[in-house]
Amino acid sequence: MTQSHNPFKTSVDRPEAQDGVFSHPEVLLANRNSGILLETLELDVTPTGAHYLLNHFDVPLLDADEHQLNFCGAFAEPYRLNLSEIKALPQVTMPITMECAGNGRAGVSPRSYSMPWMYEAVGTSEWKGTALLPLIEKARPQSEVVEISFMGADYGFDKGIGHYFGRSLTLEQLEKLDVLLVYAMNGVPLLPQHGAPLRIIVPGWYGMASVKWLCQIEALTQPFDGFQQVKTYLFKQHKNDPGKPIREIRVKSLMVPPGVPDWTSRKRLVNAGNVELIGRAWSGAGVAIEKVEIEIAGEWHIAELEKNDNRYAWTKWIFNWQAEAGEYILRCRATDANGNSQPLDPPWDISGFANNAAQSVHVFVE
Ligand SMILES: Nc1nc2c(c(=O)[nH]1)N[C@H]1C(S)=C(S)[C@@H](COP(=O)(O)O)O[C@H]1N2
Ligand SMILES: [Mo]
Repeated sequence: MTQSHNPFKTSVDRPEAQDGVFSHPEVLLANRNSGILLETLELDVTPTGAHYLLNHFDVPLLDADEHQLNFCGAFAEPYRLNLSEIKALPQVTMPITMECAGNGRAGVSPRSYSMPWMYEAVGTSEWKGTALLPLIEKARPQSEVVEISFMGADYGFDKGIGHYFGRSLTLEQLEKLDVLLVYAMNGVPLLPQHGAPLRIIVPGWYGMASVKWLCQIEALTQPFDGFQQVKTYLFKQHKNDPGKPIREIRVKSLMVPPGVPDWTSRKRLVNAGNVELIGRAWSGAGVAIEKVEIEIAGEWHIAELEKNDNRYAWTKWIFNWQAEAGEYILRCRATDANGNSQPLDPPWDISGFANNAAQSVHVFVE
């Protein structure tokens, strides 16, 4: 940990120029979507404008006054609801942590074009709406129904296939999951980019299940074969692998990078002495966080966990570090109540999905 020079006062890490241009599709995606600012991990609820964003196609600009939710297909009593009818239903407000299944894919190689997330595709909001299951029961699914599909209003193409963004859940899944039909986020109506005027939130599952701009809920007598259900969001080890569907969020933790950053490398400069390291840890399916460990100079230390009464929201952790001068790679690693721990190396599949490897933060203490 001895220091010879202070890398923050030199430019050795940053060559004057790099050959080659940024990849066009990746730059387009990265500029349309956005990640959380890691410093906001200090807050229980992510500021609305800092919540991550993942939109496949264009944002449909829907008129809330005209909007209708259509319960159709193999229901004995199909019906429609408008927004004021939905707002008159029993209200539920819940902090829920949502994470994109692609979060952490940036290091996967070889890669296909997709959103190059490092750590940022996660956030917690106070979602307000009503429980979805009673509304499906009210429409009375017929006995042959196996799945319910949820269709958004956004249409586009992927791999040559035109489709509306849609996902499905089985009746059994719907009975277990506390799915919410949501119209407000952090006390204000949903913003256009987050699904206005109506979306679902599937707590404890990766974000792709939480369909935005929801228009239609259909009862199906055959499994849903929409693109976003069967052509993607599958863990595949090789191209011809049929794959396993991605569902519950894997245990994960992140820290607020301490000190101040270097603009491009995001390495940190910290003053020696007591440094309060803080962060968040979460797992899927409402499973609690049991332990968070912080690695400093090759040794793991147990962090303190803040009490958390919200089963679908992340847990705060704190560790006081007596930092001595030197260069460090800090890491944090969470373990959940089922005994699942974060791996130290990425559990890569070919798309870099659900990478929950421990975060590394490069810190220089002076
Ligand atoms: N209709 C629709 N719903 C969608 C998506 C989309 O592109 N279209 N993206 C999904 C994905 S992959 C994620 S991670 C979350 C992101 O929600 P947010 O942008 O509100 O954070 O929305 C999901 N719901
Ligand atoms: Mo996502």
